[in-house]
Amino acid sequence: MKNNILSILSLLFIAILTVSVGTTQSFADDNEVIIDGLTISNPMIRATIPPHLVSAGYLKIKNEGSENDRLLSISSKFSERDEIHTMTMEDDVMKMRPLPDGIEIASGEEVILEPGGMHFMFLKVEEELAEGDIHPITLEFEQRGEVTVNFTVKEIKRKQHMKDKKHHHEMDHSKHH
Ligand SMILES: [Cu+2]
Repeated sequence: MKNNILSILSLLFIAILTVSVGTTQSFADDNEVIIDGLTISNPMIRATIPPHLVSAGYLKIKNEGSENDRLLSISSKFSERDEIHTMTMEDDVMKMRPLPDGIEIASGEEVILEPGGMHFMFLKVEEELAEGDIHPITLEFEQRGEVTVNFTVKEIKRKQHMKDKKHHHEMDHSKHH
């Protein structure tokens, strides 16, 4: 009889564990978000330097799920327009342009958004983004839907070659100031 109670208790325990593990979204460390095998880590945005009203965002996305996914768009509350950009070298000039189809994150792949590469672009930022602030940004994925991630504001240095070489925007961001 005692054994029966014990086994019932342990079954119950396993059931509780299964339920808690079975939830789709879990928060591991600080701002890391894991959703259905997709890990979003190190989300950060660049502190604004007044009077500049643009900022950029970076993160890592690792897809350990069985299906490919695609990051379609992003949405913040602190800026008027949010875009996903890529950066390429053309004739010794760094050019960035929006990625209208977003970024594919194939199963088994890791995508890194970092200074000098792909990044989020926040245009017409409406408030100062100060180091240490945390801002939620909603990412929209084709398969996983909307995922809100907390981004930490950091003083992020620009890549040296971006300072040296003319930093040309295919779209003129200055007119949004
Ligand atoms: Cu950009």
